[in-house]
Amino acid sequence: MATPLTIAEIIDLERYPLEGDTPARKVLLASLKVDLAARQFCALPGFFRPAALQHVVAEANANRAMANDNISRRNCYFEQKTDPDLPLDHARNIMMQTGNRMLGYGHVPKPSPIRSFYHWPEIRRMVAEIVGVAKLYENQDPWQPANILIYEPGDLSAWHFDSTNAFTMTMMLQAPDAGGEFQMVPDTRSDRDQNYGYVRDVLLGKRDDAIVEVGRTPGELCIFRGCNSLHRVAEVRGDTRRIMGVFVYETEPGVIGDPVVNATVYGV
Ligand SMILES: O=C(O)CCC(=O)C(=O)O
Ligand SMILES: [Fe+2]
Repeated sequence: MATPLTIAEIIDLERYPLEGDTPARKVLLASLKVDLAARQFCALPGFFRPAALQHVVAEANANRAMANDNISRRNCYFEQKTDPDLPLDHARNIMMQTGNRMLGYGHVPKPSPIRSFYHWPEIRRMVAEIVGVAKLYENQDPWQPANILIYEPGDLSAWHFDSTNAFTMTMMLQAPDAGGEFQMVPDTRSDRDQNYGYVRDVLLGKRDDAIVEVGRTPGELCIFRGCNSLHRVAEVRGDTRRIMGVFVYETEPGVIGDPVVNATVYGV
């Protein structure tokens, strides 16, 4: 087996000085925290080094056959049924085609830069500070901690709100030739107000002026609050797969997923 890449070979620690409590780290995290609060996302371009990206992309391509094809027609709340009591153009009745391919943590090779990155304690410490929680824990599920999302030509992720997590962390591993933009409409709704009228207008393409584009270069780490901000991945075009890492941390220890949900999401 080849020697695993070290953390310093995976992450650009010169650009992102995450170890210890240096003034440079404090300045970096403070600015990311401000970005997240102001825009609902923050981005760390060039976080993964090219050698690590190459490894991970090769792993993803080699394991493509094990990925679960997630293809459905749904609304932005992940519901697949319309509601006849609501108007036809109500946000809950706007159904969209969506589809990509999902590799779960159990399909990530050992070793892999994906595993080394996910388990490095400094990442959890960094993310906890940026999102403003005291401590974050690894997810203990066999499938959920780190996922690889593969978008082939024609694939997309339609507008949606993330349902459960207070924040989502992604890493662009390979960008497509064209399309595949990650787009977000910050603060589309709030905890108190579903804001259905505005959500409908975004879904119908009437509020493209409010769209912000996020995290598009290979190696770019992105932390975003997707619960109240509609986001989507535009259709991928060209021959190059869009390959994305999605990482899940928890605010309490010992979290594992529901096997029934895992069966649907990962096909396991
Ligand atoms: O593929 C992406 O860039 C983001 C996918 C997404 O919306 C999510 O992980 O919540
Ligand atoms: Fe999402």
